[in-house]
Formats: sequence, structure tokens, C-alpha cells
Amino acid sequence: MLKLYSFQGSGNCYKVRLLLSQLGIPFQVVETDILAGEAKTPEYLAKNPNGRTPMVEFGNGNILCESNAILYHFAVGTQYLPEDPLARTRTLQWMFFEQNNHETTIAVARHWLKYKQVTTEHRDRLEDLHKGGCRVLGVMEQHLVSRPFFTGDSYGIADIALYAYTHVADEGGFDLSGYPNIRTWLGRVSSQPGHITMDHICS
Ligand SMILES: N[C@@H](CCC(=O)N[C@@H](CS)C(=O)NCC(=O)O)C(=O)O
Repeated sequence: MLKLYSFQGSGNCYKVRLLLSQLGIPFQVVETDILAGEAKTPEYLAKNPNGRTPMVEFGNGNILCESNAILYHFAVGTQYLPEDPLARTRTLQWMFFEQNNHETTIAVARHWLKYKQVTTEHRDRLEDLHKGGCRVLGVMEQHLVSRPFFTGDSYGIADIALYAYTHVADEGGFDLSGYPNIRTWLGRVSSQPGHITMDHICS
């Protein structure tokens, strides 16, 4: 069976658990405690030299890493990835945005506040992360003025990628009350068929 090396509290890992659940693909979670260094053991690094979760291991031993690449792999040929070439490329556009701008601000602030002792050095950088994260939320808010989902009329992997850390942005010190379109979109995403919450334990 497909194995997913996953840390429960990670938005990147949640993305994959969410899509696999919505697709009805059976998978076994190998809970990997990144805080205890379990993604940095020699055995883990032999499979993924980058030492990160999520990581998927197929039955034939093939390995796939990087949350958004994993989403793309499983979404090909399904309703979660548009067929139209431009719409498909726009899906990728938002997924790159998520990794370059969203994850590097909102997810990092959340990681520090949720899992680390915040030092003076962190506090200074947190201010920058908050500025950057608010700019990112502004871009999302604007995009959602006239669309229900990131790539138009239907829910797909761009929404999953962006939902993962946006719906827990408060844990990174972000207040979503000033972003009504984002809040409405979060509700739309969480009411999709087969949705699971981040704390849902997949066995
Ligand atoms: N770009 C990667 C980021 C992966 C990543 O940073 N994973 C974190 C959890 S969110 C991790 O496993 N960190 C392990 C460590 O720092 O030891 C992805 O989207 O999969």
C-alpha cells in the first residue's frame, strides 16, 4: 500500500492527506516527528536526502517528495486538475505562489509560534513575516473578489495547497477578520465532499 510519511501538524503534509482522502486512495500514514528529528535519520535521508515531510513511498519503492508535486501527481486525470492548458498552468501558478510567498511567511510564522521558543531574534523577523504574510493574504483576497476558487469555478489542488496554511493562519498571528473573501472561500473549501480536517487521524 501507498505510504505517506507525514507530520500531523504540518500543512504541507495535510495537503496530501486531504487530496488522497478526497480521491478515495487508500494510504498508510507513517507519522514522522520532525521535531524529534525523525526526518533526518540515515534511513529517512536515504529515501529523501532533503530530510522533509511529506514523502510518499509507492508499493514498488518509488519515492515522491514536495507537497505540491505530490498533489499534482495524484490530481492528473481527476476533477481536481483542469484539462484546459491555461487553467492547468494557472493551477501551477498558484501552487508556486503558495511555496514562494505564502509558505515562506505564514507557515514559518506559525511554525515559530506553535513549535518553537520565540527568541528576540525571532521576534524581529516575525514582524517581517507578518508584513509579508499580510501582503500575500491581500493578493488572495483580491483574486477571490470575482471567483469562488483559485482557478475559477471549480475546486482543485490550487485551493488545497493554499487552504493548508491559510485556515490555520491565526496560529501564526494573522487575523483573517479583514479578509472576507478568504473567509468565505475557506468555508467553501471545507464543505467540499470528502473534506477532512487537519487534525483528522488517517490510519
Ligand atoms: N517545500 C516542501 C517543504 C517541506 C517541509 O518544509 N516540510 C517540513 C514540515 S512542514 C519538514 O518536514 N521539516 C523537517 C525538518 O525541518 O527537519 C514541501 O512542500 O513539501
